[in-house]
Amino acid sequence: MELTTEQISRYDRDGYVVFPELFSTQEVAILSGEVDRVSKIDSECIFREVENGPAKTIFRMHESDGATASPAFHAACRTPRVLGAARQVLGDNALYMHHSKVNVKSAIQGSAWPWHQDFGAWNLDGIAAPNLTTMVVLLDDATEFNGCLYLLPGSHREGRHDPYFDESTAYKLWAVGPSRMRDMIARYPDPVPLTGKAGTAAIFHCNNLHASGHNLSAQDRCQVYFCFNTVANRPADVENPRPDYVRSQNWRPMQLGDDDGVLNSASVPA
Ligand SMILES: O=C(O)CCC(=O)C(=O)O
Repeated sequence: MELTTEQISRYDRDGYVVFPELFSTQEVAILSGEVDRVSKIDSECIFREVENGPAKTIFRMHESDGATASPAFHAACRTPRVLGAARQVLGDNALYMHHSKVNVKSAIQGSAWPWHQDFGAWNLDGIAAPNLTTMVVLLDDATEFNGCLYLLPGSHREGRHDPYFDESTAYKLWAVGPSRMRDMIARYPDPVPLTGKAGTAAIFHCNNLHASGHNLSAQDRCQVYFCFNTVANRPADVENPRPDYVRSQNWRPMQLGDDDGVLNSASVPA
């Protein structure tokens, strides 16, 4: 997939571009099956809100080794639709995955992610420049009711805001404080809900402000995030680095795969 000039200028202006139904129903079924399989594994790469409860976040399904490795996810993030688009918006062909994660926001119980910028945390990982981008792919239909992601258009243009460590939700993270957020929301167009059919995707800048609410619905809401960095921008050493599953040290440039990779992965034993 080649982004059009119009899509590239939208990415520069709004900080994101949406691709309705980028992945087919069949591909989504394969990826969702893999999430089901891997979520039952006991691994440090899987975060659960409640001990022995359902998985909330599964890291590192995109690699070919490790407990959570999945051939379908390995293929999905290397498709021209995903890796090609990331290369294009970052203007660099040598990319690696800083991390990938699958967020399963479970029915009724799945909790919110407060407003944040991904680069808030990634800069603390030792990454100097905001040359990262994320492709999020919906594996379930996303609605406002089931806790879809919201993006604040244009917010990436003000750069990184100093984050604070928010411990108010089960999944603790570096977030942007309430008074800064009130100011940002007042000065920018309304936040845009990333709703759509399963298979829909969006690519967004690492300084774009985003958040999501509680899943009030009776169905799980699952989304995958592929977070790309340029090899040239790989992290410097930091004290107490986060684990490899969230701050990858696999800095080898990723090779472009086949657009049929997910469909073909179904015949590869996991
Ligand atoms: O999946 C969501 O609703 C939000 C996730 C998110 O923003 C993150 O993991 O950084």
